[in-house]
Amino acid sequence: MVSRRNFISGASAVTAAVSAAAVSKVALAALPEPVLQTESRTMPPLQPDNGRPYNPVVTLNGWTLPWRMNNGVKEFHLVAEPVVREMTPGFKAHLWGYNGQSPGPTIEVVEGDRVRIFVTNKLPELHSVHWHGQRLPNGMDGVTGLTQPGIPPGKTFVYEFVARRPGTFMYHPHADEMVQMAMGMMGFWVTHPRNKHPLIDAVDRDFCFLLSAFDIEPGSATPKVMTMLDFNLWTWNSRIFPGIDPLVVRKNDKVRLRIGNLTMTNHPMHLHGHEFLVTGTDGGPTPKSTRQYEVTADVAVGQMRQLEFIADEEGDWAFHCHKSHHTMNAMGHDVPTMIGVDHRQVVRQVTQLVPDYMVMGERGMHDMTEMEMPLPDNTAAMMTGTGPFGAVGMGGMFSVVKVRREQKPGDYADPGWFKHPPGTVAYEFTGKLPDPTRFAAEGGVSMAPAARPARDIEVKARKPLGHDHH
Ligand SMILES: [Cu+2]
Repeated sequence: MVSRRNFISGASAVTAAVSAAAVSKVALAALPEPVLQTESRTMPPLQPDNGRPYNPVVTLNGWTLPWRMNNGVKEFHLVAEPVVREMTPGFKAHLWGYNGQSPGPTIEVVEGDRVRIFVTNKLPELHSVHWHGQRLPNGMDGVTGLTQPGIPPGKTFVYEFVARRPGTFMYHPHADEMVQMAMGMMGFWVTHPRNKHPLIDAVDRDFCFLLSAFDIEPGSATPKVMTMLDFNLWTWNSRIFPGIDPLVVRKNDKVRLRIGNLTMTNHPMHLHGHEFLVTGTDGGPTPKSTRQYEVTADVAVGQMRQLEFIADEEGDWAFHCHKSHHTMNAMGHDVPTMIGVDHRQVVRQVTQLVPDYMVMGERGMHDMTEMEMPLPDNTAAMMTGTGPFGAVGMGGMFSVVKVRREQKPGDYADPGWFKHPPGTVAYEFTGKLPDPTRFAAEGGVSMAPAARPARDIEVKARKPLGHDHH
């Protein structure tokens, strides 16, 4: 297993060998101090204290990178390096990221800003940063081998361009991408409009996060980097539920959600209780004529989507990827479907041989949320999180949009669980249950060819809980 210490000592050994004479004193003096952040909480929006004004975004379980103004140019310093990311309490992953975290900090600029980004490579291999979705000079596009040489370990490269288009963008490596993105290297980029824009509305809350996936075996901490499709941790900003903070809003706020997908599959993002419009992509704001109300928006690989809605229904509203295995955390892959199977006899026999033997899922899998199965150290529970009514039974790409009347403007503090008005919660029916009435045609005349007896064609559904490669 590769530890953080190994990574860092490896990287700095290379650094020492190549960097001593490589960066001139003048250049060093010109380099902005890198700002690091290792907190996994959602940081409050970074209000700009210089440059053109804008309404900052909130990066879910993340932060915005401060800049310095240098003769009218916004200067940022990104440091590509090994990081430790707490994915959820009790589970830390050894990833690669920027400035202390995976994903890296969000970069926020204003349309028309001239931007200079220093990228220092503290990884043990070549690196480069691609500014996904930006109009820029070709040589600033960050594709190793094509538009620039890779940044060697220990070296710092400078990217400079004007943020020409307002919108929702991201940055990620274009060097050994499969490995570097599998290790968590990515970050968000928002270019705010310079003036009032006909297609970009002002909003009260503006959240952003990236979808990323990892393959980390239960009990270990470092992602497998050769995985192509078989990922087992589905994250927002390298966090998994219940480690993902709620999105807290005030009732009647206009809310924007900006989402980018750097996993290797699509994610249908589903919001409960409200309808939203897709107001933008990484191609820019969408024309108004193309907008339609949705409750699920698919975010395909390498895409970004901007969703907007009025949060006018109070409550704790689930917001999640609609692929059901993406709201689960790592588990063994070869668990067969056991629904309807009575194990009692088998278990009695097996436990005489294997005392710790545990049967999973004969009444569905919800029991897994409460069972006290011994997990290896540093492993997230498969489905977890507890709400006011018990186990939520979710992991992975799941969080809660908390809409509250009392929430103050600009306050992102978690208000706790929603207090439902009396008589507004689903309740148990305690009257007499009538016998079911069969639909009259069942088993009778149908348009299908004469059916053989049902028992001959009955099949058992066996849903693969892991993944297959078809
Ligand atoms: Cu998904």
